[in-house]
Amino acid sequence: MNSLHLEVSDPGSILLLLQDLADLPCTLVQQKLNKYFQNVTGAKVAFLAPILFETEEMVIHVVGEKILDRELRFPVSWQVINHALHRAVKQRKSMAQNITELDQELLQHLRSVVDVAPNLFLSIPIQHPIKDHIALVVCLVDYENKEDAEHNCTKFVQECFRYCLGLLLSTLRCQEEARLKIQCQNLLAVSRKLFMRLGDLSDLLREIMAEARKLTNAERCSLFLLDLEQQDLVAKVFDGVVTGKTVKEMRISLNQGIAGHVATSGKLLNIRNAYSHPLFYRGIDDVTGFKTRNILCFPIRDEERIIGVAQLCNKMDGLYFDVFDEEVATAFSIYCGISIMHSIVYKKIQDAQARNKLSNELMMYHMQQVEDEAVQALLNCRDDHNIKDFDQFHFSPRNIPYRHMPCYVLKMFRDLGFIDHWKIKRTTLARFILYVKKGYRDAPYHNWVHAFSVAHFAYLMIKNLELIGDLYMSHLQALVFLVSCLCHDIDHRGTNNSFQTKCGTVLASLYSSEGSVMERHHLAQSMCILNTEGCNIFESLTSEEYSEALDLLRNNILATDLASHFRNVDKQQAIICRGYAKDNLDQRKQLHAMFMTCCDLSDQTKTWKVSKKTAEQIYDEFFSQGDLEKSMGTAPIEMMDRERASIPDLQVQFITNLVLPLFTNLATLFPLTEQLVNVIKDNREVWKVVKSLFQKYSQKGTTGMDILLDPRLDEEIDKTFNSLAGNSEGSPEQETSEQKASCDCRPSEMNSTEVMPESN
Ligand code: 7OP
Ligand code: ZN
Repeated sequence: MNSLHLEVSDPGSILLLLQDLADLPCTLVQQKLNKYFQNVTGAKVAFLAPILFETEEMVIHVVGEKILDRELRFPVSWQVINHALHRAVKQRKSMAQNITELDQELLQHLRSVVDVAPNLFLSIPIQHPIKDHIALVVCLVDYENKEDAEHNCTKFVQECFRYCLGLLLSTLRCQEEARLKIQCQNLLAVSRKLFMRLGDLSDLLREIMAEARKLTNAERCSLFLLDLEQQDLVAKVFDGVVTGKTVKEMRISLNQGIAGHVATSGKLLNIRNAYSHPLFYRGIDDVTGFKTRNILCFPIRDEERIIGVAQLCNKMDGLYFDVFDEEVATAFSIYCGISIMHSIVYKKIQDAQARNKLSNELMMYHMQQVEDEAVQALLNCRDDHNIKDFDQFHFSPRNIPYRHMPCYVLKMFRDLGFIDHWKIKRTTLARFILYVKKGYRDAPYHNWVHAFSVAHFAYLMIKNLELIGDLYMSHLQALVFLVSCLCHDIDHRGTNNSFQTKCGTVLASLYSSEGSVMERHHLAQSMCILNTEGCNIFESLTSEEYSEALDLLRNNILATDLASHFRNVDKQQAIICRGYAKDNLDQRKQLHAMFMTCCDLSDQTKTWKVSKKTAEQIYDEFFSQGDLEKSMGTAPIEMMDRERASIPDLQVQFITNLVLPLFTNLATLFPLTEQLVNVIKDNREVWKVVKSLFQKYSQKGTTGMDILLDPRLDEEIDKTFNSLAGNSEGSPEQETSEQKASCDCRPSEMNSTEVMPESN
């Protein structure tokens, strides 16, 4: 068929063409159209340069009948094409130009596709039906003069597009969507790869550049990270090789070269001809012998700022990096920035952890220096340590002379058979005890004496309630129970958990995300001591026993957070009331948690004198925290505010809501401890009397603490109870067993928010 002889408006040939185009992919549609145009215009080569509205690019997929291996993309603003387009839009007219005026690079590319040597090239505008955009058909033709070419060819082409434009646009759109889909998939695959390498930054950077090179088909790649302090760029990957380890570090100034320009401007630079670019520095090529043709250089940024620059050199399957490459680079740089930042943060965290561990070791090492004679002194103490009633519930461990407390800890271990059963070296145990003692600060309440008294209560329970056995505790659980009590408040600073969080202390930043900030710290400190040379009292345990011991230690110490007690108290109560199943691991854990709370609050089970003394210490500590909070400009809670707290009221509440229910439960399980419930009730009665005495002593300028410490108060209390009951120990009337613990006898006012205003 020689179409040249057809009439322009011959519908037959156009209909034939249309029929031929049905359901073909975009490239084949263009191929047929080009062939048709070549036929009807007699052009050597015809090709379409559709305009993509979204990206303002032109893209060439097919030249004549040849489908390009890789599409050719360039901006609409591009030199010669733009010139023709401009005229076409303005005048809606074709334009023929001398072939020599065609962009040299495009011409070079066309020559590699088809062997042509026509004298003119003709740009024919195709009007989009709605948008004011134009597609271009370019024909390379041999004509004597331009007007003839314009006149003869334009009609054929424009006539044809009346029918084919719709179809062409649809297939183009389809093609573009498919391309975007592949691009997204590629980027997703890359980001997955990158995020798997966050652990090692240099590994990550190498991978990043390898991927960038692959995506754009570049010959070489380099990556620079911004050093803000030095105001320069540090090469992390240079020509695909990771620098810094074997290769010397390379730095370029921020106000120098292409990379520097991109880093400061934040804009991507696509340089087609490196040697003619004013910013290009030839020096490196001259040394290495590498010839840089073109460069795609783009910034890499995190959420806020530019953190580096990536540079790709020499497009391998094309003349230069095109708009498509720019697009990939832009999307890629975002993934890049995020993964680099994450990797750096990850590294920082690891470094901080390592530093933390190191400083702990260092601290422990320096503590050791003073201890060796002390260990011997403890082991060689001449005292017989046989204080009366040491193993009775009514015994007050706080009355043991301070200097003998470590000796009595040794005694508890020995007495419970732990030293023999677990083959604990006496020097190891002595050193361990002294380290633990040293780990406590001298807070008014949370100090070594508190630890000692809590451990003593564990000793009382293990011994008098015969906990070791099938029912409640294994030998290991008993050992760890005692150790946990000893360690449970190590390095307490006299401030509570909510203080840590509110003030953003170091401990809060370490642990606040998991809750129980202080308790986690006590545990960490305990672990530190166990890991210290010559301190590991668990060293003879099998590895299974050892890891069980650490697990138990963790559960026990974390259970001493009262917030945890309030979360679990209902469960614990239910276990006791409905019957305890000894083989249920969870129930046993709950029971152990409850035992820990009992030990921690055991001061309340001692005589009035003792329990009042500890209350003094507790409020001393609470009020100090309150003062501290005031000085920092925040209002303390009432309980910690020496101006507002009503100590007797708080004590009555604390006993009623927390201590009594707890020990009532214990007494249900172990009737032997009913005596403790009675002591607690007695103490509560005294606090009620103290409340009325407080009102009497209350004047302007006196605080609750002043009254509590006033010796006249003690005298009045003595007087009141001696006349009331005539009781020799100064304790009030005995409430005989009328209130045994049972599920429905639990005080209804038991309410964690009331007792612990700041717990959550
Ligand atoms: N007796 C006590 C504590 C008052 C043995 C602690 C609290 C919660 C609610 C009062 C309150 C205090 C707290 C122990 C003993 C020790 C209890 C944690 C406290 N008499 N307090 N108290 N506690 O946070 F109403 F401070 F470690
Ligand atoms: Zn404690």
